[in-house]
Amino acid sequence: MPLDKVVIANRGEIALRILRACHALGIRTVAVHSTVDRNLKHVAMADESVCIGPAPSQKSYLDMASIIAAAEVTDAQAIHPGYGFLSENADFAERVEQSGFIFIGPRAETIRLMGDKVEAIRAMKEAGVPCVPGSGGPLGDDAATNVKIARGIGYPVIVKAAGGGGGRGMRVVHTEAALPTAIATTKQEALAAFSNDMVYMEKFLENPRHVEIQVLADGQGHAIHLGERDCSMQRRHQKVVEEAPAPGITPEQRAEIGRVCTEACLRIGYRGAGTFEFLYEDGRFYFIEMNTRIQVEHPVTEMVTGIDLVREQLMIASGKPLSIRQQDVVLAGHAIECRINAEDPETFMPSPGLIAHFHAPGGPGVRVDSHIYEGYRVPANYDSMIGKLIVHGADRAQAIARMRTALSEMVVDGIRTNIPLQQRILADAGFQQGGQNIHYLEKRLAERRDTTLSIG
Ligand code: MV4
Repeated sequence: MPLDKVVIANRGEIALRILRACHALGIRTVAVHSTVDRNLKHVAMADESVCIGPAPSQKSYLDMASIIAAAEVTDAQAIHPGYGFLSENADFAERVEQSGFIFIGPRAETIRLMGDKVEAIRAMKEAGVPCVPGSGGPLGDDAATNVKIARGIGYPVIVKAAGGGGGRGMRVVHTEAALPTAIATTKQEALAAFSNDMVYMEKFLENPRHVEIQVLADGQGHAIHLGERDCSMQRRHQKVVEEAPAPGITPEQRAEIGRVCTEACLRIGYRGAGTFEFLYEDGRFYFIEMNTRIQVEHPVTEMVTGIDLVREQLMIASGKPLSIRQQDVVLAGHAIECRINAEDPETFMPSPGLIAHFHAPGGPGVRVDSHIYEGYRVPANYDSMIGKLIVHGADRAQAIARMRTALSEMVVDGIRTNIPLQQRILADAGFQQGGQNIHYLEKRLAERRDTTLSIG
C-alpha cells in the first residue's frame, strides 16, 4: 500500500467513515477541522489533527490553501475530499496534484467535464449512455431557434443551467408563450449563482424515479458497476430515504444499464468511484448527471454487494488495478438508508444543540454511520445531517421491518430530529409498496399539512 498517510478534508459521519477505511488498511490519518469541530469523534481518533480555520466553511473546509498546507506540514501523501465541500471542485483537485499530493477521486479534467452538464451529457451520449431528448448543446440567443428546439422536443420542456445540478438552476416550461422569459430568467439566475449563463433544454419528464448506478474504475482499463440505488424519496432535492436494489428493476435491465455505464467509464478514462444519475420512467433510463464523489447513500450499495467503497477508493488512489471483476459482484438482499437530521420533523427547521442522550440501535443487519455521542454539540454552521441508519435484510420486507425496529430503538435527546418523520415514511403504505416517483414524499407531506389545517 503506497499510501501511508491521508488527510481527511471533511467532517461529520463521512470523515469518520473515511478514517475507518484508512485505519483498516493501515493508513495513518490526519483530521483537518474548524474551531467548532475540535470535539468531532474522528478528530479524537485520527493519528494527527490540524485546525484549519473558524466555523464558516468558506474559511475552513472550503479553504484550499489551508487544507493543502495541512497535508504539507503532516507529510501526508493524499487528500480524501469526502462529499460536499471541495469534493467536486476541479480547481482543488488540480491544486492538490500540482502540490504533489494524490487527490482521492477522478482526474481534475474529469471533474471539470462532469461539472459542465452540457459537456457531460454530450460526452455520455457519445459514449452510448441513454439521455433525455434535448437541445444537445447550449441554447443560443435566437428566440425563433429556441422555439423550434422546444417544438422538436415537445412540451413540457425544462431549461437547466450548464453550471447547475442537484436541483439548482432549472425551470419547467409548459407553453411556447412562456419559453423566452423562462430562458432569460434561468440565464440570469445561472449567471448569478454559477458565474456561467449557459443553459440547455430537455424534455421534462413528469413522473420519473431517481435511480443511480454506482461504478468503480481504476483508470487503467478496468471498470465495474455495483448495481443501482433508488433515491426517489426526497424533499426539496434533499434525499431522505435511499435503497438498493431499486424496486422492480430486473437483473437484465441492471446488467444492461450497468454495462453501458462501465463502457462509458472506460471511454472517458474514468478513475475512482462514481455515480451515473438517471431519471427512470416507463421502464427506460435517461442520464441526467454524473457525480464524481463518494455519495452519502453509498452504504446501501455496500450492504447488498459486500464491497467497501471507500477502501476501493483508497486502493485505486494508491495505483492498484481493480481487484474485483464484474462477475464477482453479486447482489444479495435489500438495503435501506434513513438519513438522520437535526431538524424539526414537522417544519424541517434545523435544530442544533447539545445531544443529552444517545442510544444507537443494533441487531442483525443494522448499521449506524454517525459521529454523534452523548455530550456532543451539533453546530449550527453546517448541514443538519447527524448520521445515517442503514439496514440490510434478505428482502425488502425484512429490510423495512428491521428499519422500523431500529428507528424505534434509536434515541437522540436534547435536539429535535427527523426520526418521527422517518417512522411515518417507513409505516406508509405507498412507501411499503415501493417504486414511488420523485414527487411522492412531497405530495404525502402536503396532504398531511392540509389535513392538519382542516382538523386544527
Ligand atoms: C429533470 C426532471 C424532469 N425532467 N429533468 C432535479 C435535480 C437534478 N439533478 C435534475 N432534476 C430533475 N431533472 C428532466 N428532463 C426532474 C428533476 C427533479 C428531480 C430529479 C431527481 C430527484 C428529485 C427531483 C425533484 C424534482 C425535480
